[in-house]
Amino acid sequence: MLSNNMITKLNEQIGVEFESSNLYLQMSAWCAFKGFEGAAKFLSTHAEEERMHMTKLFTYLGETGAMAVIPALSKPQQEYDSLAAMFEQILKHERFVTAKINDLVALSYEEKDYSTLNFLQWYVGEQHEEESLFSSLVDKINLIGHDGRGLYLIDRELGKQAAMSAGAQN
Ligand code: OFO
Repeated sequence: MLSNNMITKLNEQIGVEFESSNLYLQMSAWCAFKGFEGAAKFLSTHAEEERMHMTKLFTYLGETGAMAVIPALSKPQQEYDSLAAMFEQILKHERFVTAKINDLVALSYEEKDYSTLNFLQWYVGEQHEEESLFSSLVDKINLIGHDGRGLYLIDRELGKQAAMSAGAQN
């Protein structure tokens, strides 16, 4: 059985994951509008993954006899100065999400809630992967992606990555 405090914090995390999903979906619309079709596909696929992160929390709360409550969600940013600035923002956002997951892990230790501690291990691993992925994408964009040809190559690479993750999910 979860403490009321843990239920509140897990419900807040549902909001964080939902907002991540909406943020990346909105970013995919900006990319498509600007002609970055590969980045658009990559980000819409990633938005689906974030929705799955939300659903896992939603299901876990139900399994423990608590009720999942979807909080009010903020409106995602719609305009970006460049593809590079957008990916910098994603990396910053993922670091924020990691901090939220770390807070939940700390709370589960504090409360000796070993079921939630075990459940959260998946998110710890996922955040490590996501930070590493977005950090390497920011590096690549900074290396080759600021002019027309560089941006074309980055967009193509993102399209390939989206196709690979779609294949892995099927
Ligand atoms: Fe991007 O991992 Fe969930 O939020």
